[in-house]
Amino acid sequence: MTENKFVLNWLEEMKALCKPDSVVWIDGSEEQLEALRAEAVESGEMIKLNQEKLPGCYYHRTAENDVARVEDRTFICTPTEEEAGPINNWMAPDEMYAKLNALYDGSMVGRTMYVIPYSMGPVGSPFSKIGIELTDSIYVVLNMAIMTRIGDKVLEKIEGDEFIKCLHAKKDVNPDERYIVHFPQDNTIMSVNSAYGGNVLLGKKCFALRIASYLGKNEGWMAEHMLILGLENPQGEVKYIAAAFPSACGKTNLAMLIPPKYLKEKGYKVWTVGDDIAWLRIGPDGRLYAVNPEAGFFGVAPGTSEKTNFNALESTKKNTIFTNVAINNDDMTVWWEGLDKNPPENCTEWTGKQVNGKTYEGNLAHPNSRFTAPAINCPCISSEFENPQGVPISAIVFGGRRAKTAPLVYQARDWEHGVFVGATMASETTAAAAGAVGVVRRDPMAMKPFVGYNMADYFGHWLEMGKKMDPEKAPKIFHVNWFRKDDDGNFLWPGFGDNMRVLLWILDRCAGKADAVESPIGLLPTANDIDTTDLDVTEEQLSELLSVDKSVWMEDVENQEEYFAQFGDRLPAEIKNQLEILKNNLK
Ligand code: OXD
Ligand code: MN
Repeated sequence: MTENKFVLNWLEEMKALCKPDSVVWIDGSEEQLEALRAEAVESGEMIKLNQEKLPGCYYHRTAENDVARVEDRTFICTPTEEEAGPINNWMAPDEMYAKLNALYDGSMVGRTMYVIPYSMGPVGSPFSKIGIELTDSIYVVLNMAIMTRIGDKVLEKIEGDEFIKCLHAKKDVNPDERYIVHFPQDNTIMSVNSAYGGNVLLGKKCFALRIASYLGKNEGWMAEHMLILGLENPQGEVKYIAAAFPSACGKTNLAMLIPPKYLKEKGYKVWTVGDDIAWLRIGPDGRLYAVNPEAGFFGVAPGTSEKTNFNALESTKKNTIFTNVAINNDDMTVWWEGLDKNPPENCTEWTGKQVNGKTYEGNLAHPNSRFTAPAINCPCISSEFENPQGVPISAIVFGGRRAKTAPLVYQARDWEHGVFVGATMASETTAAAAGAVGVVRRDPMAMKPFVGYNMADYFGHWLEMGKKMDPEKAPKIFHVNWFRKDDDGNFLWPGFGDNMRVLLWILDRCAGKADAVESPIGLLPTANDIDTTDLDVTEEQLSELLSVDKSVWMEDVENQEEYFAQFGDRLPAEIKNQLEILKNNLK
């Protein structure tokens, strides 16, 4: 335990509020975790899976009303509404504390409160930050043990009141009284009435993005919704890329990419540093460095297969917790849509119903069912994964799902333009009919649901970070779109491993080794600049992939302008200026 009076006083306060029957400190030992697994199996909170086929793997089912992050119940409670900005839900801190205190009062009567000290980032790294999560859920403890570094080794590192206070009470998962609340000025996160990962593993979106983005702004660093990968060339040199895509645009797939055969044979490799979150700081040499603050992957299961993401699938073969997937009752293994074409006949679908999976109409696994897998399980985990100094970033890549607008890849002219490219990021809904353009949701830097303060100030912070870096050493900024379609609604680009071809042009640009041509939106490769060896993409298709349709862009610019208008005077002048440049270029 600890003598730290800030920790102990807060714990006493929270105990007095929640009134648990007992308090258990999580020390991080395997022995304690194993005892908790057994207890959770005993109580029915978790199901033990086939220990020969899936050693150390368990199953958990959430309530049917509690299966995803709830953006409409997520609040940023800054002293003024202006500080939270127009994108976030806001309530005055006093009002919210009063509401929450009533909900937490006696919430753990008859239950155990677990105290989880955890580090986001390698323990002791200059990038890392510490949190303590109090929870009444063993499922949360066991997930946090995979997703973060936990226990006594973390507790020892807390200095004074330098930790994020996180309180989670499961209660009866009533969706009408569900709240995921952040008090950035108080280093406090409170979550109640949920047991779903993104709402209750408070180190992830709540701390590592919302609170950390606020800390980053004040302390001069960045917390971003980005994967980090290392690309090794045949000479053994590794260059690192950080990339931000909205949910369901293939971040985990890109992070664990397997190069096309001919590039693999030449000796190219991809190493995964992170698949969801990056913390970035300017190093003593003026370059931007990144760490992945997490220790595991909380990945969407459906669609993950040997073909689409071999490395992610491998990562789930041991010591993994599966949530809301389907169970094959015959051998107690797991199944989800897209895993293979062989759904189990004797199946427990995600809500617990016994069904014939072969004839069942509907989802056997929930579309947002998840695996929580240790990062060290990943066959391509980077040797730099634990490097406390992080990895130097050569390129930042933004991306979205755009049927018509964005070309396969383009480069921003400079940092300021790159910030604008990130700020205008958007993604289309996927349900659009063939050929039709989907509904555009603007998602700046893929951070729409995750910025813990006013989005306009967040753009300002990006611009400030650029000013602190030598332009020669700052990462170059790019935008990619793997989802461009032809007029018949067919994808023009194969995606998956072949995305490596685009990454190679990006890294060649960073090294000054590749050409680019000016366009109204930025710097484009020519069709000759993308290596299409062994690829079934015609030169015509590639030209279409790289084309910029001015009229489609003019429409997008209107949409951008409307979006930016909500920030009023707070929108940085540089963003307005870039919008004017783009408009002029399109004329
Ligand atoms: C997300 C996630 O929703 O990573 O972005 O879970
Ligand atoms: Mn994410």
